[in-house]
Amino acid sequence: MSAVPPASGTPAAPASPAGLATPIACDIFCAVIDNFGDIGVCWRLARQLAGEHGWQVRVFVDDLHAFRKLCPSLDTTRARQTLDGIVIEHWHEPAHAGDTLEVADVVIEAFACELPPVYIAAMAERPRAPLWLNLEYLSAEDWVADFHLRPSPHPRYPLSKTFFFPGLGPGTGGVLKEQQLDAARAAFEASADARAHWWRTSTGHPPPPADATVISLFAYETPAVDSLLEQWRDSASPIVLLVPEGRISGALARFFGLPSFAAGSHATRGNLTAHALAFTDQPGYDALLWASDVNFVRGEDSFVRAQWAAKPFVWHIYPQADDAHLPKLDAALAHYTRTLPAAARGALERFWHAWNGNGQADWAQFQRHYPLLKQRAAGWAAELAQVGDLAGNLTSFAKSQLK
Ligand code: TRH
Repeated sequence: MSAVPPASGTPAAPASPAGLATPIACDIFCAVIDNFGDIGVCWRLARQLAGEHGWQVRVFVDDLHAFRKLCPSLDTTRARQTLDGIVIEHWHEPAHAGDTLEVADVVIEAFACELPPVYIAAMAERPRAPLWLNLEYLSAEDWVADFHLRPSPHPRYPLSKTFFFPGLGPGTGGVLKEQQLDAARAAFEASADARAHWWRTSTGHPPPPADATVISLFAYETPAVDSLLEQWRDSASPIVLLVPEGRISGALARFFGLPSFAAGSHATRGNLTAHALAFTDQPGYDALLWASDVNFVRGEDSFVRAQWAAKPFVWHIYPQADDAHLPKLDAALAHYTRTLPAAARGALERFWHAWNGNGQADWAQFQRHYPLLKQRAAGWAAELAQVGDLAGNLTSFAKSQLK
């Protein structure tokens, strides 16, 4: 019997455990530590599991205010609501597990947050134990492939938790990539009208002249920004800077001598023009990356999106105690620069290190190697796609376990 693929636009046929007619139910638990990456990753995963794989998804999240920044239609006053077919529960950890205790087929504990004890007890009592996954933070380090999909038995219950490691190399869980992402990017890049519309609605201005370099800047506070702003001001060709309102905005305000650099602000000094943008939903953030020539990104999810945008980018890694983040930065650089000639590779490494607190960011060097960096960005996106999309890798693993 041959399988007939669904017609384009038809929702995916619901996946079901053990071949039953009901879709796979999945609960994702997300405790927001700080910033937007925890919920950013969970929400993106939830939307893919529901929209592309037909799973029935609930997201338990403890901070609806952080969530609302990247999902403006969320109502922060509601204990339970449904968006894009996904049930969202305002999670009051550690005891709360929704008004009625229902254990899903697949339980995803994001970034080692602790599941409510009552929920774990119910998991153990379920006639068929759920698949329990601990979705880890992304790291490009080699050890990740060895630990991906390793089980860890529970000390008290007859349950086992499996570690699911995102990564940039073979043998890892990969990173999230929606099925329609490349097509959406290609359509944006091919349409002058779409880009002009984006510029008008996001900045209030028409697209910049062709000789301008457009840079998006999403970053934590860093002393490296002051000298970089001066270099951009003194650049031989125009620089247009797009800055989502956030932690770096204070540095922009200081540089331009303004009281703040809130969304809707514009300023010019020398050859540098900057626009402060409102924080958008996640698809809107992708468009910002596509509209730019160079993307400064941070944390985890925007770092991944910059790779799919296939433009040269600079990563501000989430800083950890004892500089534990630095080997992770170098591991990502090793993947990303692998095929670059030594001079371009050195320039990129020095720039990333400087942006992360070690050395002086040299824009002229970065710009000199731009054509090679751009070529490599496209090559790397193709290489990374070989690892497979994380949601697809996760659903394949789940299906193999729920048989
Ligand atoms: O906000 P972050 O710094 O999150 C970080 C990291 O995830 C880090 O690994 C984690 O340990 C820490 O939080 C607690 O950066 P990140 O991961 O890029 O998340 C930002 C999210 O916000 C991402 O999903 C993109 C989204 N976004 C929008 O939706 N709209 C916007 O306008 C912008 C600027 C971002």
